[in-house]
Amino acid sequence: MIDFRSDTVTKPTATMRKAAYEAEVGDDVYKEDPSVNKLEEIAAEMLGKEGALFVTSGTQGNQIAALTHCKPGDEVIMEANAHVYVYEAGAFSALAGVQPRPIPGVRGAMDPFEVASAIRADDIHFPETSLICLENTHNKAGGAVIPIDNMKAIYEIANSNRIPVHLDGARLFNAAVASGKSVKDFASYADTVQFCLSKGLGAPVGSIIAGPSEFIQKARKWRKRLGGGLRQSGMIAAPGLVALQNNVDRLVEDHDNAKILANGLGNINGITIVNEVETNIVIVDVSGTGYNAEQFVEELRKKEILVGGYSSETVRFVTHYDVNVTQVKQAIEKIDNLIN
Ligand code: TLP
Repeated sequence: MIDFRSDTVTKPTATMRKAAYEAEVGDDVYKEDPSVNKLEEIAAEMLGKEGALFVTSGTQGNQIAALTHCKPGDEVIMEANAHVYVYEAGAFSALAGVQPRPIPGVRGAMDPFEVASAIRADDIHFPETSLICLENTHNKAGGAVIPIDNMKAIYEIANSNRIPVHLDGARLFNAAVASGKSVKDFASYADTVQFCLSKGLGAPVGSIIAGPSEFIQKARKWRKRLGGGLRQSGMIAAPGLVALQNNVDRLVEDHDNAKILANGLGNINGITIVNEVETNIVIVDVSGTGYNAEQFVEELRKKEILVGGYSSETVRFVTHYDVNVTQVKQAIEKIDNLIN
């Protein structure tokens, strides 16, 4: 199988498995797991934040951020196709009790003026705007890199209104590698940041949330309330550290492979590439092939290619380290044969 469904499907490397096996561990609820402590320290330093917390998933990281920043009845501004709005099962409302305020963006980027005008005035009728969420890279916008100037403009508006900014940086390292900027550059325009170790970086489990020490202290309690206070979690933190040390620079290969894939698929009659491919996501409109998205996904499965349905007419391909360039070329050829 050539699995393009997501970069979440990567299996841990031999080095990661060895690191897990050899990890020094302790009880992390007592903050006694040296491997977790080391991962958190290194992650905080990479992002230029005072502290960091190892959490079970990107979703848990984003939810802990909302729970820590907001109170029930508050409103959170986010892009209309943000993962926290579309793909987290309504958790902002279900858990933090906050109301989302979606703002349609262009390639995932919200217009700073629209963000400013969405901030609620102090009025007895209105909810309080207590958080602005950004997402970089933007998943639904096809892995688009949100320009750092856009983040800066929104961060300045947020600061002048004393509203914190949370960055869903599930794929922040992809944004950094694609733009030649550091994750710290991006993180400097957010108060708190979540990034995933288990997407393109290839670790088996986990995400990081980073921010000011006081935030991390409160977030640690929310993590405990959510059942995310793990014990000898150095076993899963150690591969995360390997991911940060070994797997960042190689993301460029995934981006190159995504471009090769988009070029190849774009040349097949009936297939249109929907997004401008900047990182590791390719969104393809298959309506000209005679198949709808569901049928297309099924036909590809028969050819041992796994992709994800995105809408009734589009499917998503994600490149990652468990798909090499030869497999990318094989997939293009097989899809060409299927359509023509
Ligand atoms: N994204 C997954 C699915 O949930 C759609 C994927 O395959 O792309 N933020 C962003 C921007 C994400 O893309 C994801 C996962 C998350 C948060 C949540 O991470 P996990 O899956 O670790 O909870």
